[in-house]
Amino acid sequence: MENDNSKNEKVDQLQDHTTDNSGEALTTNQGLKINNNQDSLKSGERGPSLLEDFILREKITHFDHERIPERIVHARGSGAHGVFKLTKSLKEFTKAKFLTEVGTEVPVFTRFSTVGGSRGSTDLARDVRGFSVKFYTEEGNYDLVANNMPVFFIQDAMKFPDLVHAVKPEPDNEIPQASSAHDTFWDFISLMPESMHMIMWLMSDRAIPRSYRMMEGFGVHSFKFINDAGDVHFVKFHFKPKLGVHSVAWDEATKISGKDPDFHRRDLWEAIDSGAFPEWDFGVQLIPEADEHKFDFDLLDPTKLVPEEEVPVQIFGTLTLNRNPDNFFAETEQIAFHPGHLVPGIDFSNDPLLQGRLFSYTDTQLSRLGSPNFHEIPINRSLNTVHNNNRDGHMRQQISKGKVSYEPNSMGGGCPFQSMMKDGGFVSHGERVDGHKVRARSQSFVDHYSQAKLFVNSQSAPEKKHLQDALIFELSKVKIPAIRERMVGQLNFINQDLAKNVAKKVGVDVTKLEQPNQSIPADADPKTLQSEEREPATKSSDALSMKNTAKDSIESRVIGFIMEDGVNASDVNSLKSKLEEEGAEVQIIAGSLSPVKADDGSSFTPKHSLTSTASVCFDALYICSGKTSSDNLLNEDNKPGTIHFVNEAYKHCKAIYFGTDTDEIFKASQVASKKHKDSAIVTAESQNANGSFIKAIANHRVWELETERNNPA
Ligand code: HDE
Repeated sequence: MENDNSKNEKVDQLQDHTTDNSGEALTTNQGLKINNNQDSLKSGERGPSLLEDFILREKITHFDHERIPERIVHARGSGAHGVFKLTKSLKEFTKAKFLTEVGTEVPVFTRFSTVGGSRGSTDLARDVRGFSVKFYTEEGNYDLVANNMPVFFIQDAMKFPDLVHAVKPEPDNEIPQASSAHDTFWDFISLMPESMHMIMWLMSDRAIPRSYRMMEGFGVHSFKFINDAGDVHFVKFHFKPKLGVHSVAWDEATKISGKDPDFHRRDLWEAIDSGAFPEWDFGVQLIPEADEHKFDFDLLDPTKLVPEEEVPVQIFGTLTLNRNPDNFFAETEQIAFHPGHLVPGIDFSNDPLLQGRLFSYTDTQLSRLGSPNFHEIPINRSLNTVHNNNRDGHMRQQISKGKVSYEPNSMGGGCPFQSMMKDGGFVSHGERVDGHKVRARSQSFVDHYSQAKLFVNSQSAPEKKHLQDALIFELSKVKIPAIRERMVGQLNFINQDLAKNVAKKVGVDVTKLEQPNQSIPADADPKTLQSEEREPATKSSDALSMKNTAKDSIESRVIGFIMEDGVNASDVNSLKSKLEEEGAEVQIIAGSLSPVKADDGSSFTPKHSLTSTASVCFDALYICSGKTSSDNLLNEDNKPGTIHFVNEAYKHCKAIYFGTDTDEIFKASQVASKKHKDSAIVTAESQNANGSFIKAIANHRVWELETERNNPA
């Protein structure tokens, strides 16, 4: 959807590189008009093709080279343009211009991704999600290359290739795709106690988001803010989605992967296209430099978060995505992020994982995008013009005038010249660094379980159950018993109930867990072992549970209206407009794609048939009022589809509204077998009495009902 708000300086800059073929003749890459795009040049109609056919050669050659290497991690992603708006000045803490004057707006491009799968893999893999934002600021590009989880698997960049090799498909047979449920991943993890906190996040429902629009974003590392006076604060970045943080059930995720593997990509595209622009509050946790050592963990350790109870998040702006790209490859695929793309006022910390990233991101673009000139690709260009003495290289586009490509020079009048700090020249934080050259890890990093405990302690009962089920699922796919055993041993340091329950299901002898310390793997890296058990200073944190997320809106939720001929038009129209007023999207599902004839002579056009979609693609269902419609939905042809739809929605804890005269469907489904009152099952009476359907949808999946719904009396 084109709208004025989605226009900005970056979009204008891109327009110079955007072509529109409407009304234009076909040409070669040299601009020559082509009069036959059907046949190659031949020696006679039935004779051999001629090598001189430069038009065919150019077309085939270009096609042969259409692909570039996919990203080694985060290969599958989706992006969108948008804007960041500053609502609170951070001038006291940073001199970054875009963070100092309230009202400042900066164009952004954001790319979301899964990590392990290749470009064509499913969106619904159990995985971390990337959340990268490029801010095109007046002082140059600033990239925040973030994830939807606030911690990471490893503490030092040295281990990154090992981690990625372990999680990627196994090298002999390239199985499995986009899944961590295999031996090499758990072999590595079970030997890396430092990964335990992240593993708790990865096994939680955060790893199967409902939508990119319903995920948090975290900068993970501590960065630094520096103000005009040179004062330093450690900073942790947070994006908090206005729609709340929501996930799907694992069973839904596996089914969506078959029904619509582009579920997240489509969801983002369609939301933006329809004007339901996703929004996040952008916030920071700030820690004065002098307080660096006041915590029970090291701020430089990326396997630790700063509990919000200890340092609250201050919201200072809004990120809004309001424009889909024009071309996936040119924009989403060719965008190149880098945690080292900084502006004055923001700097790195000595986090050894971050330090390694600073090398990797330019290096990887050289092989992925093929040239040191990747900054000239339109999506990567800064809004400032680039002036330096870097020259030449593959695909150079800038035409640098004159004889001078060195500095100092007198022939070019000394230009381009160095900026003074007061004119925006970047100056690194002049931190004093003085140490022996060592290949070692700080003892302050050797605490691998206490924040894993904090995470588990903070989860609601259904979240804990999902985490446990995820571990059982994943470890059940591990063929080597010793790996499962070692992994259960690790879990025992975090939570003994969790370890026991998993052990029982994955064939590990529970009695081995009675002496927890015996589970320390003899062959683990000694540098990463922890000799004493510790408890986290903050025992439990509300911010870590999705139970406490925003549940007051049904904006952009997709509600399936199931109907057939004879449906009650007035009920359908009135509920549809109520839901749409609240920002939800209604999609009609019927026995076939033919228009549905309503009781008053009007008709509804289905978007889906019962067999072309599935309940896993919807947030809630309305079984539309009308006896004839209900009978038609239960005829021989439609009944299996109708009942399957309702039963699956029920199993996945969604809100279901049974309209007037739909008792037969109610009775034929599993809903009828429920023992107790179910707050997410709505009938004509309860809906009319208190509008309970909308409330139930806003609650997202009602996980508290899961045990009862899945084990009816
Ligand atoms: Fe990345 N990471 N990473 N990473 N990462 C890449 O860069 C790397 C890490 C993250 O949408 C690569 O352009 C190393 C943490 C995102 O284009 C590569 C280490 C976090 C994206 C790379 C890390 C991330 C990447 C692959 C440990 C969360 C997708 C393609 C030292 C804060 C960016 C590319 C996009 C991509 C290296 C750890 C987030 C290979 C060496 C921690 C969101 O350079």
